[in-house]
Amino acid sequence: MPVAYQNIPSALTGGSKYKVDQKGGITLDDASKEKLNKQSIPYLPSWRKNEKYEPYEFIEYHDRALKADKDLTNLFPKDGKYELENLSPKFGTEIKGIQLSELNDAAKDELALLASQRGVLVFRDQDLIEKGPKAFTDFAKHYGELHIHPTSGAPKEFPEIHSVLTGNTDENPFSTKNSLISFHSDVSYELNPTGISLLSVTNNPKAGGDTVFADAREAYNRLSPLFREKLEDVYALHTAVPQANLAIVKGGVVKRHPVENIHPIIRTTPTGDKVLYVNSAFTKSIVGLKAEESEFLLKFLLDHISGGHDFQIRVNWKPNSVVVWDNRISSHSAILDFDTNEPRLIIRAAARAERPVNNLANLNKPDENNVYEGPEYLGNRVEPGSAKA
Ligand SMILES: O=C(O)CCC(=O)C(=O)O
Ligand SMILES: [Fe+2]
Repeated sequence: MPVAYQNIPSALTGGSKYKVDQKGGITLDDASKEKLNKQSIPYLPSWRKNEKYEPYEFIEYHDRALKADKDLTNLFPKDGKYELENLSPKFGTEIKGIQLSELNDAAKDELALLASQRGVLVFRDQDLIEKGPKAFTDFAKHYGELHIHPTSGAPKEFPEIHSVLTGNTDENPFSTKNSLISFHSDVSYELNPTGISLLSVTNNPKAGGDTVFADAREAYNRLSPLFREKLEDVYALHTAVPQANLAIVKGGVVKRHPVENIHPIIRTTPTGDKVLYVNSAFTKSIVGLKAEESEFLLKFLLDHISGGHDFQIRVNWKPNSVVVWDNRISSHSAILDFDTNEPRLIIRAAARAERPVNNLANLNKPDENNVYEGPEYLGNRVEPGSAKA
């Protein structure tokens, strides 16, 4: 089979090389594969050029946390031995002594409740990665329909795993930017963005490569009562367009047409938490404000989240660690401080959650997904005089 090599540049996949087969399948080449540990091989990102999904339809979401037993005795049976260490007083807990792959449904519900309370749960010494992509996605499916990412690569047969390989490059990642920190809540542009999510780094560089998480509930609480009140029922527009454009520019694949949806800036979760729901990756503007006003206010809110070291934690990746976190009540960013000659592979599976609401009276009220048809999306642009114009 003839093989064409394609170097998909660093922002998407690092310096690793890919091969394209006759059917349009894009997979990692053998030399790049050899730089990764064995555990990563079943999780490698791949693409199919013709892989297309329709825009998502609205779904109702029934949070498993609401079904959980509040005393958590299924998750922590009385006869077990556990070590729980809070990474900060209100946010983030490291847990040893639990094997996620062995939890029953009642324990998984309690895990959702604990994630809604602590935001980020770091489980060490898990066998879930070794058990393979099916075990990883089956576990995450307990929390809802898994989101299929519109642009990222995925292991073959497991489109619900978002798999991102970075590093393996001589390129200086900071040649055009001072910092690559980009706090975000995953795919917040979707009508039903993700809630409970699983993350693991299967191939971590020797040093660095942590993930930083910010507590969006505490970010909200730190605002003055007057400011909080002014933001109630104010909406922001979240966009998938720049991410889709990046995929096009870098020679990647756009599997689902980009969307733009509005969400309340103060979001209330089904468990009753109020969170500051804006992020620098996908929040484009504030509805009803003029451009300068919107930029000014968004800059304040985003700086507040990214600069809030006193409501952030960092997860230091070790082999076989799995993070279970709630994307609704936190923001996170990769930390690109590692030696980018080394490859880093992250995998994620995440359940679609409720359409964000300010007021729980509106929870699960049907709504329309807003597909972006304007000229900012490169995929919408047509040459004047062409058949589509
Ligand atoms: O690479 C990381 O540490 C974070 C990855 C991430 O943001 C994601 O996959 O959602
Ligand atoms: Fe993310």
